[in-house]
Amino acid sequence: MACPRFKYNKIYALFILAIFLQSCASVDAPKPIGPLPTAQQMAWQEMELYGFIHFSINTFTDDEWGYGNKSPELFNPTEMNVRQWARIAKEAGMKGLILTDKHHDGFCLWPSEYTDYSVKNSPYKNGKGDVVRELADACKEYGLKMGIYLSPWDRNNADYGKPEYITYFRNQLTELLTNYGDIFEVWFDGANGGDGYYGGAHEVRTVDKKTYYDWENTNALIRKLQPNAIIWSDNGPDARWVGNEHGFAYETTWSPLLRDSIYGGMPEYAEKYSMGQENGTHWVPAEADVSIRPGWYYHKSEDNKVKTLKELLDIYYKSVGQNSTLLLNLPVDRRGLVHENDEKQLKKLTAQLKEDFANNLALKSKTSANHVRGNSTKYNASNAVDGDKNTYWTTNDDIIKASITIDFEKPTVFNRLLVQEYIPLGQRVKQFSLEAKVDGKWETIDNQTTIGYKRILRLEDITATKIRLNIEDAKGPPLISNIGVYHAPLVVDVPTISRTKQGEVSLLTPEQGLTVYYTLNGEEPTTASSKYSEPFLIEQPTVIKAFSIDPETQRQSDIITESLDINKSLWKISSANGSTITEEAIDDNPLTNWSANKKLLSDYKIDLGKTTTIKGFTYTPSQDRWVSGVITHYSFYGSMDGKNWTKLSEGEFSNIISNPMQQKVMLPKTASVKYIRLMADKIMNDKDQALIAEIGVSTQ
Ligand code: FUL
Repeated sequence: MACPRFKYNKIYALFILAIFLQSCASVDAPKPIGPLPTAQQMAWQEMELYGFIHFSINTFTDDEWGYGNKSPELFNPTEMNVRQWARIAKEAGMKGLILTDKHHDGFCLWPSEYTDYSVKNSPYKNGKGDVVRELADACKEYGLKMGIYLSPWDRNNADYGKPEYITYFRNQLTELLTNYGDIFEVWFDGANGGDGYYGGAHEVRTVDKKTYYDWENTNALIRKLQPNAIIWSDNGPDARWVGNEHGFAYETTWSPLLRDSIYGGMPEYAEKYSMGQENGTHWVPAEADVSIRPGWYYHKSEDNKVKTLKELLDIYYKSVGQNSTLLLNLPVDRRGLVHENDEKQLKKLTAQLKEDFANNLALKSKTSANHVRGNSTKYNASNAVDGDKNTYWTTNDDIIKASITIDFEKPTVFNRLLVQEYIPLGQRVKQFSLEAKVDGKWETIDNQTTIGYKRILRLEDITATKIRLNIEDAKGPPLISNIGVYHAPLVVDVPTISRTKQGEVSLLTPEQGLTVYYTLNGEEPTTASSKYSEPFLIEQPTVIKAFSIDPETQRQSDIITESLDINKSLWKISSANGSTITEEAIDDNPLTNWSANKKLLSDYKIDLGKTTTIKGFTYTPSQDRWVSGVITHYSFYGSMDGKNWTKLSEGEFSNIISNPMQQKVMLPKTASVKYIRLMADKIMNDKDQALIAEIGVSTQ
């Protein structure tokens, strides 16, 4: 006879076994929702960070966009070392490099069989060089993937605009996709058509961006030659432009895109489509591209303008942290090297990201969820903190609102929350919130929209015992594959340097309690330099260098450099008949705009108040979030009496629509003027109304 106690134990064990079996019983995975990534797109998304290299004849002519007429002999790097580029990229955690094999000027960095406009005719390696080959070899050595940038617009080629050019373009693509091993991404710029050399024709050639390139067949060729390559353009088909060149994705960034409504280079793309769409028809995730300096090509004048650590971090968090990849450009200089200053800043970024994500406070923590799909262990909350990207927490098909709680079991300080959706089954989350249990009470910390592949929230320091991630709305049951919680150290921001029209300079820091030190003689400031206390007057050209420091922790910011020219206190702006014009264009504040039509712009004057010897001028387009009214082609005039004008310069502001930064144009020769006028020969999208944030002069 069995002992009653034994019998009881046996029933209990069976009961446990039954529960266990039930929880392991195969519960079907959720059905996919919407468009899905291909295996290639998944692999690409997981690269997260990779580099761009802009290097060409432009490097040697100080241009952003070459016209296509410069001699190939100008391409002559003196200390060329492609392995240096690859080493720097590798050390920065980049997974690949994309090189501008041919930019808009048409010069080819490889000895293309189809043109003479290439390294073949450069002194570099006596015409025997092939930069694409060198990069392919260096990438192999450093375990990096290689991508190609081949500009569809070619300002050198005589056939550009005709069907023959498409054959030429495809021949070049075939060379690049056949001779250099595996290519991970093919990058097609949306900037297309305009004026150029075109084999000596010197004319404007516009193309129908929708039909001219016959992308369907070009893409088919790429698929045939490199089936694993991601094809990138405004409308993919595989990955898309993020709509700006700041390296910023959006708080709401969908990977699905209404792909068939878009064509490469369409004017309304950025504002209307670049965030992706909840009801997007195809999986075309965002890639954020940005240069580590203001320009894409190397300019010596920008050696002090390499982005600060704070700016680079902002870029990382707004790209990788907002459901995008990050393509970070390193311009190669005339030596053929990535400049020391760029390497230094990149190293800082790498070290800082390592620190920011050093310790995941959520890893293997105690988790619970208010719903688990089929009550199955296969889908329970702990999957979100197990460090395995292939497991996820999810709910039953009819449960969209659900919460997952992470219990730190003791008060824990954090300021970063990283969340990932399991995107192989589609991007789902439309809205989520974060709560934290602080001093025994739940508090809402943040409300946000999309998650996607990766979302990282930057928060104030919070001390909590638990946090709760609430999925408030989704396209179906949410699938959360990863949650990370971190405590990132504070990074001290640089001061902002601003000047009023009267010439008063302020050095302000966004955070309270920081001290600012500066120099006005071009020397690097230290804590022994002048300490900023109140605005001071600067009337003459001056280089200001400044940094902030936290007196408690002694943590310092980067050094910021600003070159100020003469101040504008005497300046006046009026129309030809003398009626006054509001001063936004000459108030030394780039955040205010003067809106003027072409007619007014051909008939106004800026009175400098006294005769001034100028060497150049500056134009700052509108700094508003969505660019408009940008002058793309200009004429610049000077006058002594405000009546008789001399044209001092004319030309294009290259790439200003995509990268609307201040333009500085040096005049062919110095001029003495009392009046100046910047005229708009062409405004973006052929509009009549221009927006001018600032007009200035260079006297140095
Ligand atoms: C733009 C180009 O026009 C720029 O020159 C640069 O290459 C950038 C990455 O793309 O559209």
